[in-house]
Amino acid sequence: NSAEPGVASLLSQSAVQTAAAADERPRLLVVDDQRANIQALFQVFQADYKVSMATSGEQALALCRSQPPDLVLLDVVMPGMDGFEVCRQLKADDATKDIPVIFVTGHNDEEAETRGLDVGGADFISKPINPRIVRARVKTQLTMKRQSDLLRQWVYIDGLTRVCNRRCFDEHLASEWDRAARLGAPLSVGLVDVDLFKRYNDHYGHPAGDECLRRVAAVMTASLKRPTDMVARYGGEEFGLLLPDTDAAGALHLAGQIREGLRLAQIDHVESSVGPLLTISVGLCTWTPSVAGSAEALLAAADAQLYLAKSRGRDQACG
Ligand code: GH3
Ligand code: MG
Ligand code: MG
Ligand code: MG
Repeated sequence: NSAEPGVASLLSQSAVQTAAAADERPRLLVVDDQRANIQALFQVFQADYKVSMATSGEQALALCRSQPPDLVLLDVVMPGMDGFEVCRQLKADDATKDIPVIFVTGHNDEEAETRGLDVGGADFISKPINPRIVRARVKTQLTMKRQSDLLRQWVYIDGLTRVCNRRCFDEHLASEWDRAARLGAPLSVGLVDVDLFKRYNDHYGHPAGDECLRRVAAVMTASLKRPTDMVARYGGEEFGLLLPDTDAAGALHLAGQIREGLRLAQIDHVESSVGPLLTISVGLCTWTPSVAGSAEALLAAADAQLYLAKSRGRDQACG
């Protein structure tokens, strides 16, 4: 599947990769008040999974929040908080709601099974467990989880350049705006537009144009310094930069680095009126968020600076 490396590189680029641990086996949390039951499941899974255990609902919730597992095998009847309540609370919390829960219980009646699915359980297995069946069901749930995680990632990735897309940029901009407002920190945004790109397509052809956009995206990505900096394809031949905790001088510096990186990449553009190489124009704006402003207005101000850069002859950053 050619989709996966792209997702992987985006994950590491934006530093959200959490699977960096040396032990890459899927992590299971087994929850049961009876040690013998835990032991039975441990035997089934210890070879292929990293198994941790909890002997109460309260302990299970705490573990799911501190070290989220890939899947929970959850007993129903326990003293204190029962399995249904544990599952309900897991599903009510954004941080844990996507962890699949499989109930493992001796109460294999219709009522219990329906209730388990109602509170968000993914599957229901009865005790005494059959090792082959429980293994197969866990595997199925983990495959489905992996697929939905991948799909979720792809919703935020631009298919051509593999950088973040506009949806991703807009959502991050909104949250960074709120964060910067809370902290009284400066927030910079940039809009980067390829100069005379219509002529590039007309001369080199649309597939070459696509490849060119990939190279521009790669140069921009390579120029970012901080894990919180972000580049996104905002649309067409236009890219967005989101630079938290960055003042105007820092943003201008980064724009210079990107333009220098592009110059070193030496992408021919013989039809450009600026010179023989591909160039970009950059509009920058830095604000310290306040109630008077908005993320949209900040972006509009950067767009006005981009327009200025174009009108002053392109191949420059204004801000
Ligand atoms: P300016 O310097 O004023 O920005 O001129 P420009 O030619 O870059 O601007 P214009 O908006 O007229 O043209 C943008 C071009 O970008 C036109 C469009 O076909 C091309 N483009 C947009 N998206 C893609 C894409 O995904 N692939 C390719 N190859 N071209 C694209
Ligand atoms: Mg029990
Ligand atoms: Mg444009
Ligand atoms: Mg352009």
